Amino acid sequence: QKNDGKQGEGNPNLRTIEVLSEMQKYYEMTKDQWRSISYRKAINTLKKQEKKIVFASEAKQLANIGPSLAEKIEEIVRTDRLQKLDYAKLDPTDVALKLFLGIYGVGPSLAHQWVQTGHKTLEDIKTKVKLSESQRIGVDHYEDFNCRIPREEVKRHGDTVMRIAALIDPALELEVLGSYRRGVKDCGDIDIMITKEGADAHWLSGLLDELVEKLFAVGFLKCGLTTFRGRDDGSKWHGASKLLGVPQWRRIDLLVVPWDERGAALLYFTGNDIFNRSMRLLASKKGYGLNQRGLFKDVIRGPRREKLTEGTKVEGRDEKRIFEILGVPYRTPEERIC
Ligand code: DCP
Ligand code: MG
Ligand code: MN
Repeated sequence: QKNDGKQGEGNPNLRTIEVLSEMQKYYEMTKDQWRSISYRKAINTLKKQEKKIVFASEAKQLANIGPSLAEKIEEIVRTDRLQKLDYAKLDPTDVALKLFLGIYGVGPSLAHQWVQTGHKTLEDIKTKVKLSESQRIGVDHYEDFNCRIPREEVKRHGDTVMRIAALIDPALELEVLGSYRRGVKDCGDIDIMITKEGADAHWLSGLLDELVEKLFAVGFLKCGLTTFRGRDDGSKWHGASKLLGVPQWRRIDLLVVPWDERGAALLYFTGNDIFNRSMRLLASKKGYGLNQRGLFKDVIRGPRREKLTEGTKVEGRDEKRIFEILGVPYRTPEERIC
């Protein structure tokens, strides 16, 4: 986690941060993104404090800490723990919820529904529930998809895709993005961007199908997976890949990007998600719109800040230029953690 303040032994709020981090992980696990984000922000604020925050009244004065988090901070200092966390750990329906949320292709509403129905184990799900093809694979490869992938293995998956892509066109450029580009030591999945200098969307159409077919043919790809989230315009592919000699199937995402959108795609798919959110918010405050295709100006927004028009593209090709235009100092991928 990036932060500018003191950490480790020297931080006077170490214990508070520890407990809040556990709570944050819990919310991340139960896919409660808003709570997870507010905890992350509060933790970052605490990491920057030079003195120990003891009372809710003090905590409330700090950035990103609201009244309820402030109360929790005081409770931790007073009792050395957070009662809410103890409850969460003991709640058996939550254990099942977490379990089900770990299945690829299962979102919060379906997981809740299964818990309500009384399902408790993966065996219940396997035998008593009608699953989509992707969810079935998600259950069968539950362990595989839920363990982190060592960095050097991620690189080998990237190299394999690279080798096969070069057979189609040696000028194709591949880059492993996501958490790998941020330099983390293990990744949740493998995110690969494919582009080519000068290539437009039309030129690239059909490429993904051809690449996927070849990667299946050599036994590297094991299955395709569908997400219900987001529209699919044929530029993205989700599935699983496997290296010889490694037992696990790994989650892999391939995306084909026109050259003109390379910079915006780099920015988007490097993440992390919270960093992206803050960049988009910043862009919208400055009258721009930012997405994985580019930075746009003259975006017309409705009363709830929803986009009514896409606007005119001001930059898409150059990642650094997007920072420049937005007037924020460039951040290396390693620094893009909120
Ligand atoms: N992304 C985003 N918002 C989302 C999902 C993804 O902005 N809701 C972007 C930022 C992510 C990138 O796409 O960094 C890749 O998505 P992943 O889900 O693969 O996340 P990471 O690669 O960052 O982490 P992990 O190691 O868990 O794969
Ligand atoms: Mg990833
Ligand atoms: Mn991914």
